[in-house]
Amino acid sequence: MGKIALITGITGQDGSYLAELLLKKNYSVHGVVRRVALEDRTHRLWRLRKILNKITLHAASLESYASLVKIVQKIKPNEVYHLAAQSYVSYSFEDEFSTLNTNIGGTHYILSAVKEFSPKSKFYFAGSSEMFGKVKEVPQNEKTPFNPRSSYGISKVTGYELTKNYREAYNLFCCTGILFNHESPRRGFEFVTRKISHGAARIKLGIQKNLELGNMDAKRDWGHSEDYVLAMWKMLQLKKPEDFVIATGKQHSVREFAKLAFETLDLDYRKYIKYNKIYDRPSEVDSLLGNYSKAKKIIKWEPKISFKELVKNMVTEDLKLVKKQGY
Ligand code: NAP
Ligand code: F7E
Repeated sequence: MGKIALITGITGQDGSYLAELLLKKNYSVHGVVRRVALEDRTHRLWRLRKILNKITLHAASLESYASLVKIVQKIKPNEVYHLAAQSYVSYSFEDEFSTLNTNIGGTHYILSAVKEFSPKSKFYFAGSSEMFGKVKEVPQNEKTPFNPRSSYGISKVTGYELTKNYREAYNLFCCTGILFNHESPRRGFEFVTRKISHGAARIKLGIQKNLELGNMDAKRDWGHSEDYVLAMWKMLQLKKPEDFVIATGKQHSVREFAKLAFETLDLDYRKYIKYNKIYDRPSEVDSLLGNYSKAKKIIKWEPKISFKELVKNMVTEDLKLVKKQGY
C-alpha cells in the first residue's frame, strides 16, 4: 500500500501538478475542495480533469475547523500539503479581511487538526517569496529577514511562524517551502505571466487588439510549477523538518517576459501593450531573486525548466487553447 496524502488547494495550479506527481509515486491522493467545486466540475475542476477518477475529493471549508478535523481524523494522512490560499497579491489590497482570514485561519485550523488527530502526519506549508517583500538582501535565502508589502505577504509570514511554532512547541514534522514565482499553462488568468501568454495568443488570432498591463519593470525569479511541486514532495521525505527557499536563481522583468512571449508568435510586444495605472499596486514588490543552494545541497533539488522554455510552453499551450475555444 502506498502512502496517503491530503492536499488543500488541490484545484489550483500547484495542487493539480502535485496530485499527478503523487499518483505516479503510488500515493492515495485526497483533496480538500469547496463544496461549490463539486457542483460545477467543468469550470472549477478543469485542472484535475485527467485524474478525477483516481483521487478522492472531500468538501470542506478552510473557515471551518470542524470540517477540516473530520477529514484529517478520517483519513489520517502520512503527508499533508497545505496549498489552499487566497493567492492573488493584487486582490489582497482589495480585500485584506478575506485574505488574512483564509490564509492565517485556514493554516491554523489545519495545523491544529493535524496536532490533535494525526500528529504523525508530515506537514508542508506553502510559503512565498512575497514574505521578503521589499528585500533586505540580494539574493534571498532562508535567513533573509522578512519585509512583506501586502496583507498576502503578511498572511504568509504568519503561516510560516505558525508552522515553525508547531514544529518547535509540539515536535511535529512541519516545514515551509519559501517558493518564488512559478507558472505554467495552468496558471490563473489574472497573474501577469498568464495574462501575457493568453493575451498574446488572442492578439495573434485577431480576437483581441491590445493588452493592458501595469508595472513592466517589476522583476521576478520565475520557475515552472511542475519543477516546484517536486521540491515540496522532497521536503517531506526528510527525516527532520527544515524550511527551504525554492527558486531558479535567475531574474527577469515583466517586460522581458512580454517581449519573449510575443516574439514566440512573431509579434512585437511594443505595438500591443498599453500601460494602465489601475494595475499598479499601492505598495509594489519591485525585485525578487532566490538563492536555492540549501535545497540543492540537502534535498538535491534543482530547477529543470528554463525561463525560455517556460514562456514557450505557456504561449504555445494558450495558442492551442484559444484556437480550440474560439475566444
Ligand atoms: P492557485 O492556483 O491560486 O490555487 C489556490 C487554491 O486555494 C485553489 O485550489 C483554491 O480553490 C484554494 N482556495 C482559495 N481560497 C480558498 C478558500 N477560501 N477555501 C478553500 N480553498 C481555497 O495557487 P497556486 O499558484 O497553485 O499556489 C499554491 C499555494 O502556493 C498558495 O498557497 C499560494 O499562495 C502559494 N504560492 C504560490 C506561488 C506561485 O508563484 N504560484 C509562489 C509562492 C507561494 P478554488 O479552486 O476553489 O478557488
Ligand atoms: O505579479 C506586475 C505586478 O500577480 C507579478 C503569486 O503566485 O507570486 C505571485 O505573486 C508582477 C508584479 O504575481 C500586471 O505589479 C504588471 O510586480 O503575476 P503577479 P505576484 O504578485 O508576484 C508570489 C510568489 C506568490 O506567492 C503569489 O501567490 O507583475 N504586473 N502588470 C502585473 N501583475 C498582474 N497580475 N497584472 C498586470 O496587469
